[in-house]
Amino acid sequence: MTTFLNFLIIVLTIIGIVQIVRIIEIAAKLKGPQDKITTDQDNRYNALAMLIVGLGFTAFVAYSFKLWGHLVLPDPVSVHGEGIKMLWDTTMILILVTFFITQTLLFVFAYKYRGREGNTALFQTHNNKLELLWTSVPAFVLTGLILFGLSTWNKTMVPDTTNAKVMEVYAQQFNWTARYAGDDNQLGKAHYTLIGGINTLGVDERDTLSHDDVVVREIHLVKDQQVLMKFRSQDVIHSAYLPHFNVQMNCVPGMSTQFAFTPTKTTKEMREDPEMIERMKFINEARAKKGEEAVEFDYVLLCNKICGSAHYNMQIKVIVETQEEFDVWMAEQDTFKTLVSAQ
Ligand SMILES: [Cu+2]
Repeated sequence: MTTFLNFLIIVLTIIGIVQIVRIIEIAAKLKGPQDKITTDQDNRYNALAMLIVGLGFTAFVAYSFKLWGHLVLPDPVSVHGEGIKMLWDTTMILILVTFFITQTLLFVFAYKYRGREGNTALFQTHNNKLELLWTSVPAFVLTGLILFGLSTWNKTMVPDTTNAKVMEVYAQQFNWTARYAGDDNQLGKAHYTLIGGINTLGVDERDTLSHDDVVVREIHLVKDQQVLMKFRSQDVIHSAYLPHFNVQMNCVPGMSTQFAFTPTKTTKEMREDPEMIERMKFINEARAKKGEEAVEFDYVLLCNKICGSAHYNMQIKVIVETQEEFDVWMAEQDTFKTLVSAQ
């Protein structure tokens, strides 16, 4: 009902504005032809209005960083993420410095050189020095940025994975399942036609490599240990997104995709981080207002591709811990072979 009333108010306001404009037009016609020459005073009012709106907008952009800056993702906690952050920071600093200088000049100049009685514009057909300057400076800066971007991309997407621990993340509407490669660090073959009973990932039990695989509903990663995540999807395209590590990879039915990265902070260290404590305080205050209980920080893997009705809730908890803690947890899990034979 409220939505309908809001809609009605908007429609009536628009009709009202259109009618007022029409009355003004008709009134102008009745008055007959007017003297349409713009005076210096008109120009001053318009230039001043443009200066106020333009500089006001520029100032608001600066203020919005203070207002909403704390809502952006925290610094990445992965080795490649630090490279991405450096690229992001460099790009943003360049963009913002250029933005604030050019916007301020634009509106100040528009005011300063407003139309005045008797003033004429400078007629300049060509200036080699200027042309050279405003072509070469952006070209130089952009080439630098592109080379920096390409090198960051290569380091991120084609890393050395010789010592990486292999695991699989399997997507389906609307949950995630993880599979560890076990002691041999090799995942057994899998195919969707083999899905059935407890074998929700379609792992091929005839492949001996699959015997020590471990299928779990929680992702555990070891700090400073590179992990090679292989992704599959059962139904539609999903996208595995690990925001804190700057990781995202599509999970596509019928093919396997992968991403290798190294986490650099455990969940415990993250919970003790002063900046994270501050962020969680903000989140928990918002939750308290809605009558929801407080939560602790946890890493998470989310689906970042709108994949259906419960997409919003498609997530799996990620825990980063020490090698010893990981070993204790892994020892408690059943291997695929144990699970299948117990069936
Ligand atoms: Cu999804």
